[in-house]
Amino acid sequence: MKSILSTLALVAVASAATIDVKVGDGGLTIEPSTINAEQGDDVVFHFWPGNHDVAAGPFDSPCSPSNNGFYSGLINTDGSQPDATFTVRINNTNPIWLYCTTRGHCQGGMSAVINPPPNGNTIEDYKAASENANSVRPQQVRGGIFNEKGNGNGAKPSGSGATTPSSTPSATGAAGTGAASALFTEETMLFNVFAAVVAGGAGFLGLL
Ligand SMILES: *[C@@H]1O[C@H](CO)[C@@H](O)[C@H](O)[C@H]1NC(C)=O
Ligand SMILES: [Cu+2]
Repeated sequence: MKSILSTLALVAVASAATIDVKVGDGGLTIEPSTINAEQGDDVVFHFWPGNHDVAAGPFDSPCSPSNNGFYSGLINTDGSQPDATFTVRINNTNPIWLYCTTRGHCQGGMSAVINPPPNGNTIEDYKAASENANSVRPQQVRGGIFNEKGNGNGAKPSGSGATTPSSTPSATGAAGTGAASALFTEETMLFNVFAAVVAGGAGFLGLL
């Protein structure tokens, strides 16, 4: 029984969140511009029309990418990919500064930070330093997963930068439909383990 409880505890810790971020909704904005994410969370970027993308880069070189930072590529530039998303897994809680690479956009304030340091550098500092910076665009998409159909529900997040809990697969462990289901494979598997453990535990107790 003790091992069953430990397994349940592990399953609880392993459940990660998805955090929706809106890119270019009504202007040169990335909302929310300060994002807090835990290790294992997925940050899901949604793109409004207008030549937008997101790239990660160092605080000290605003509007320029880091060598191995993620880059989404331009998405939904003409409105033909309204549901498309780019999902980046958070591997640690170090600060990640990010911006839109289209000329003039970062300079106009189109940037954000994931896990800003508790003291010191802020997104306001980054935006201020961006005003006179040159924009640099990475050569290739990297560091995330593009999904033409988004997270499967076909809807953009509503409200301002809502943080939503990740989708909850049913206890039967039914896989989601559509291409996006691959994103949740790990989570679905964990819930299958959860269901199996619960069922196993119930059976075990029933025998006593
Ligand atoms: C986390 O690691 C994955 C796999 O290497 C990578 O694709 C992703 O870009 C990383 N996340 C960040 C924020 O760099
Ligand atoms: Cu942009």
